[in-house]
Amino acid sequence: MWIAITREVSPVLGDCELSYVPREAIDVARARTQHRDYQRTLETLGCRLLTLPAEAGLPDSVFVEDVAIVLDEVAVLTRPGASSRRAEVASVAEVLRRYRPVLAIDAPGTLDGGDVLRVGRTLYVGESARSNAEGIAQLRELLAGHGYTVLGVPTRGCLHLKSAVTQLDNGTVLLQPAWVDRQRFAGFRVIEVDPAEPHAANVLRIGDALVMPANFPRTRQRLADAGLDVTTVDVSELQKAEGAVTCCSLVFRVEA
Ligand code: CIR
Repeated sequence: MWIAITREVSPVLGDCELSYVPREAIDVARARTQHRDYQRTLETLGCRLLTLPAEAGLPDSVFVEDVAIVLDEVAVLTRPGASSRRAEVASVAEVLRRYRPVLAIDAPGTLDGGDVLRVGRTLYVGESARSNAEGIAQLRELLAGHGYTVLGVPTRGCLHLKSAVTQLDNGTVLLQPAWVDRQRFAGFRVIEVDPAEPHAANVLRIGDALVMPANFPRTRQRLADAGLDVTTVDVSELQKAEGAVTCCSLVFRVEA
C-alpha cells in the first residue's frame, strides 16, 4: 500500500520563498481547490492520504517533500536550506516515526528533499542554493550502511534538482538541459522538456503512474509519443509559489 503525506495549504502561502519565479498574487482559495484535486488524484492512484492541518505561520509548509526523504528502510529529516522552512520538519517527523526509523541532517548541513532524486539504490542530490556540500556529505554517511549511493549533481538556474530532472520509468528520465547536464544521466533514455515549457521536468511517479501539471501540453505530448501515459493536475496557483507536483507529497510504501 502507498501512503502519501500531505499538508493543507497555509493561509499565508502568498508570503512564500521565491528564488527563480517572479512574485505574483496567489489566490489561496484557488490554491486550496487545486491542492484538493491533487490529493484526490493521489487517492485515485491508490495512495492512502495522511494530511496534516494547515500551518498559519509557515507559508511554504504545503511543500512537504522538502522536509524529509523517505526510503524503504529509513526516513531522513532534512534541514531545509531556507531558514523560514525549518519549523516545518517536526510535525512531519512525528508522522514518519510511525512508519520508519528516523535519521536527521544536522547544522551546518542543509538539504531540501526537492533536491533528492531516488533511482533504485542511487540518490542523485542537487548541489543547489538549498542543499550544501555538508548536507550532502551527511546524507551519504547516514545512508552508506543501508546500501545507498549518494551522488552530488550540480544544478544551475533552478530551485531544486527535481525542478530539472525526474524519473519516468526504470530507464527513462525527463530533463531540462538548461538546468542540469544530460551527461549526468547518460545511462538513461533522456526525454527533454519542450523548450517552450521550461518548468515541465517535475513529474511525480507513483509505481507505474505519472502525474504532471496540466499546463505543459507539449511536454506531455513528448511523453505520449514515448509511450508514457500521464495524469495531469492543475496546480497553477502552487506554481506561483515555485512548487509543482513532487513537492506537495511524501509518498512511500508500507505493508498492507
Ligand atoms: C520554496 O522556495 O521553498 C517554496 N516556495 C517552493 C518549494 C518547492 N519545493 C519543491 O519543489 N520540492
